[in-house]
Amino acid sequence: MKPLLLFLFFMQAIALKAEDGYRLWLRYDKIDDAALLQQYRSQIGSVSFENTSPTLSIAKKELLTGLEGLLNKKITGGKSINNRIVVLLKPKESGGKTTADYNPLGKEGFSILTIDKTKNIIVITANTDIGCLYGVFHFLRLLQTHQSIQNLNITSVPKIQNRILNHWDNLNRHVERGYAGLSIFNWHELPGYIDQRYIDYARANASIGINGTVLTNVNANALVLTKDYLQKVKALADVFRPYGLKVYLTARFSAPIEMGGLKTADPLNDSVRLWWKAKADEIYALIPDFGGFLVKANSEGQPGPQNYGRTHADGANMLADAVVPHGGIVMWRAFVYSNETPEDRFKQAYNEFKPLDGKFRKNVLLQVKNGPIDFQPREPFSPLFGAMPQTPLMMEYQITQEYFGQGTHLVYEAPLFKEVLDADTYASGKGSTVAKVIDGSLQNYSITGMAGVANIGNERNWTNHPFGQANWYAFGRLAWNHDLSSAQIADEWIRQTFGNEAKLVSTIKNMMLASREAVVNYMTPLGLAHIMGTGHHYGPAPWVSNAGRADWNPVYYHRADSFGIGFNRTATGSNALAQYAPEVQKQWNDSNTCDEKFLLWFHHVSWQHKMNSGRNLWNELCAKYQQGVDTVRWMQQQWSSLKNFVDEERFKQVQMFLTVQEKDAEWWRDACLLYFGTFSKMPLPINYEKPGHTLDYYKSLKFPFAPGN
Ligand code: GCV
Repeated sequence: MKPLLLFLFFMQAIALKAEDGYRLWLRYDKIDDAALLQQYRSQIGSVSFENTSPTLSIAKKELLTGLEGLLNKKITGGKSINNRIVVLLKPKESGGKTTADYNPLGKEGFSILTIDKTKNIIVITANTDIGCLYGVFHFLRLLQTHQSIQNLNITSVPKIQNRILNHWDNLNRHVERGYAGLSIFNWHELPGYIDQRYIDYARANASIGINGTVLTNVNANALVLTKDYLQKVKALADVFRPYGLKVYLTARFSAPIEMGGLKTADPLNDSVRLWWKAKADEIYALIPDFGGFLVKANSEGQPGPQNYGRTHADGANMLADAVVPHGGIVMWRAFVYSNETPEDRFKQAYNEFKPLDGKFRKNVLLQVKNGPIDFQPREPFSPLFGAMPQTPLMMEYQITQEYFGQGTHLVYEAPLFKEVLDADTYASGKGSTVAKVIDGSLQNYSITGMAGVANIGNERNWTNHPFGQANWYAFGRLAWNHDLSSAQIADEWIRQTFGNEAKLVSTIKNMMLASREAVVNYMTPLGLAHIMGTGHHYGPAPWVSNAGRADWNPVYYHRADSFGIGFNRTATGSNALAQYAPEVQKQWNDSNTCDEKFLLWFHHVSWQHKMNSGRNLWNELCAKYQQGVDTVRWMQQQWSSLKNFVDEERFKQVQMFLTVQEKDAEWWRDACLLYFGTFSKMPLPINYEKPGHTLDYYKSLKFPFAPGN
């Protein structure tokens, strides 16, 4: 074969190499840019580790595997003079071997420094072995994303201390709101059988700086606190430990009754307090670095301190007292709303928790969902952010796509995460962003945290939709450094997950960056919210008015009538706006100046209301729904143009999912507009695509076996 033909044949073979997605962003395939490969090869000859520990062995294996894969050459473990990467902990002797400043690195930060340009010696260093492992992953990321490794002078320290995945995984392996198969935690086979997936899971988390995992659902089962299950938890903790991943459990508030045989779970009762203390001691005897508890209490039927006339602070403090001798924390969720309270659901968490500011123990964090309702495609930031200066608030995001097309829609969530982080609470004047609240810098919190409800299951590719991986990745990267932009994170992820060709990177990046707005448009444009199907939350059902409680009904949220649509949360309505700082209220309290993204969150607006585009509200709503569908079609075209750039397996998978997404987007548009049209009494604009079915047809659709329910 002629060299050119041979080359083409070879390239084709690379392009078609099967990729099942299991390797995530840690693929370490040979660098396909010949010049760059040559350059890296000449710069890297050997690797030396100056210290040993289980974590450093992992780091060494990772560095060698990564480099050998990327450079396609044997890397020696020796101490050659030149072209060396040295991984070392802060040298104990004074006047150590690097110029690194170790003080700012703390427990997890690292530096990567070129310490000798002529000899090409790079040092990856940290105060701790986990810091070194994070540094190794960062260094490999530089290579995987084709960045220069000359004159390195990198220092990286996490902005948030507790970067935690929340698994809503049940002990029977069903995952609440999970769309990627069963739980990865096989409780039945634990502790005897250690699935390789546990190790790979820990490794993937470490690669993006995630340092904690809550193994069990917030709708908790007390069984996990029994002796037998704690042995299983210990087995996982032992696997995760060298990767810097702490385990946490959800605590069912009524466990002292269910497991302990007590008559009450009253947090002020001495026997109850002793029971939790003994339970914590038992856990820590098995798992000395156990992280602590996450609690959903008095929310959606879960038991809690209010069952005994006590406050959330009483409940949280009891658990905090039990874990504090061991260095544990309690993450107490602020996701509460009560059907019995005749109050806008939007306001309830704030009303409940704001008066408790300053009443929690020092090792309690209040875990607050990003928005006031429930992980909608777009919500204004929760008014609690900035409002509790004396209580550390941690962010809760939902990585799993409960309200975002679930397992089949391509949605890159970083723009949502960033929108909330960048929002200004004005708690201490302009620039008091949510990011500064949760990283502790605004209100001097001593503990900080960010949680993400995991989208991981036992599907071979972890997340079902190949692009779901990007949301896991983005969560970890943002929890480490919330200054990164959505585009930067997408760029990194694409290069590591798919490849570095310019067209591939720019095309996928554009798709990802457009995807979240597309979903907002075809599901809940202009500030609509919670109009998904009852229970399973898949697909549109804005007509539902018969759910068990008022605030579970879509009609509660959109309030469409013959005048208009939207929830009046100004002073003439529920006045939820009053929970925000005056500057924020000013942004949103006039329907003529309110950002249209949030319009229907705060205003009941006439169908004739004139929008910025010049259209009336009805026509704008139609245009937004159509825009959502159009963007999905555009994404389909973009993806098709990548046929020769993506392995066949993932190419086809994403292509099929995009077809599902297009159909779903049309379904959302048609069902919502037919329904809202019964109120506006206005026709669809001329030349508008006609709905595929009647409203009755859409209303008749049933999804009894929708996953995750
Ligand atoms: C774990 C929403 C979800 C529930 C979830 C709840 C929560 O209501 O639909 O499945 O329960 O949020 O965050 O506790």
